Amino acid sequence: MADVRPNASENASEITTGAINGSRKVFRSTESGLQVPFRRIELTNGEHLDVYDTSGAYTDGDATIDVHSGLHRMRAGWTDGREHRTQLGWAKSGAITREMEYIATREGVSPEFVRDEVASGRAVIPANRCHPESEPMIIGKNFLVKVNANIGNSAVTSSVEEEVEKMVWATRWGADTVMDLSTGKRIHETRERILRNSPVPIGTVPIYQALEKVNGDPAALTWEIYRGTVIEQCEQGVDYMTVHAGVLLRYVPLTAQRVTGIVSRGGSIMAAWCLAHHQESFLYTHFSELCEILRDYDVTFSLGDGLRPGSIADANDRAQFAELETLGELTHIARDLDVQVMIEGPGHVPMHKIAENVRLEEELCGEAPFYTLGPLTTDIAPAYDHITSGIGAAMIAQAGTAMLCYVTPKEHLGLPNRDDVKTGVITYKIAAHAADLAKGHPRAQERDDALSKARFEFRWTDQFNLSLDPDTAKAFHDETLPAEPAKTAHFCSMCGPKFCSMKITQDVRKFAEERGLTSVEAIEAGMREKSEEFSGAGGKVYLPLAD
Ligand code: IRN
Ligand code: FE2
Repeated sequence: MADVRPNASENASEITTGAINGSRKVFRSTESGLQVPFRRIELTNGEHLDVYDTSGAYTDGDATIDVHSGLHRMRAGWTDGREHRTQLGWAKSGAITREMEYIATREGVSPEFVRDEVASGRAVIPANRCHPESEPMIIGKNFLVKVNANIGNSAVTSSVEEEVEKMVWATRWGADTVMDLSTGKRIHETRERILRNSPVPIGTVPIYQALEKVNGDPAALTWEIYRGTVIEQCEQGVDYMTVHAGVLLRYVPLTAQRVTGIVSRGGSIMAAWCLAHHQESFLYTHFSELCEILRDYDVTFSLGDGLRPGSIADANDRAQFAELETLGELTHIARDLDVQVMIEGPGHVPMHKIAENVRLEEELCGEAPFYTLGPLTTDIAPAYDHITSGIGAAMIAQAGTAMLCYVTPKEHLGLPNRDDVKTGVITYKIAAHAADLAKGHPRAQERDDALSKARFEFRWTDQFNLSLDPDTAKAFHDETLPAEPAKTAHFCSMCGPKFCSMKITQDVRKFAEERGLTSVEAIEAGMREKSEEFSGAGGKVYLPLAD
């Protein structure tokens, strides 16, 4: 079943299924028999390349998809007969969980390495025991750089079905986690449908739903309402939660002189609450209690950057770094209680101020995985902020950020649609992969080498299929050379047949081989031949016009 779709009479929406062009799903077995998915890219020369795969059953031709019953509950039973502990708790005790074993195969490292990174707090495995549909993954600087895609409706637009499709679509193109930031109607139902159908960890910002419960008035929020919302979301299976617990009452005045004040939604809600009551944030004062709730489900903290800079002018200011200090303090409290933690980061930061963010985060937060929003490296390109931020994302990932929160072309302008989601994911996959290469990840270059070789050998189909977006690569090529023979032609329409550098290089090599020369000698010999030919023909640069 290559193209499974939900029953049209029951559900008018369409979920994208079927393999990515040129690929098929394969599974590798772990020592104890867990089946870890990879995407196998089949090449025309008989070789193949297996790549990390986030897309779940949707790209598996053999799977049946029914969005009403949800995905297969793969992890159900993995913890049977064991006491409830978090991945951090198990790692600290020296145990290797099935999740760690699965991840080791997925990342191509040893299970012991996974365990040790988790035990140290340098990596997290967001895997709520109530989300058994998810395929275990890890976030940490010593693993592949991950990408998060934000989806979610707002009061003004989008339906439950559209959001489920956005999740499926984002993971198809490589999103490692998805955050449901819904704020409109049907929040609970939207999240339920996303969770039951998601092969990747799902994150949320519970304060958004808590605010809906008090009709949008931040001052009306209470710890009890918040606590109830968190438990509701833990029960549903949310894997990680953004908690803006570092926005302290005394930090709010630090934002007064900023160009863009507080740009974080959660941050501004908490700042409003603190000012209205002139009290310390309930997220801060109840933090240990919150840790105990999250620990029961093994939900991971994503400590929010409620005071992140929202403009180049505000980058690395006192408000931002004061909050980071508090996040560091909270990280250690959570870790002592066996709760996993990652730290959210900026925002808008010019290139020369990026490295400092990673250095400080690592120092203050005990190397907890850094999870950053871009950062945007300039403010002057609305409609292109996937690019302004993709630049910052690549740089901050190279410096050690573990997960990148994508930014779509609609940033600052509107709610992203399906196309924006894809553009955002692909842009961030580029940033993440570029960082993996620069960090010397042992297997990152394999894919580049395979694609480069395909390009050099004019295996056009392989070049498309090895790329992050085979459909667009092929479409662009076929715009000018749609005919089938062009897929093996030794040129494309950019330079045409006579000026293709790769073709010329190959000719040089062939010439050398035939004469038993090295490339350098071949070029010299070729030059000599050409020059003799040139002189022999009269040595004229301009030939007289034939009449
Ligand atoms: C990531 C890093 N810094 C912020 N983020 C994401 O921004 C976070 O994970 C969540 O998806 C969103 C929260 O936005 P506010 O409430 O901070 O604006
Ligand atoms: Fe912004």
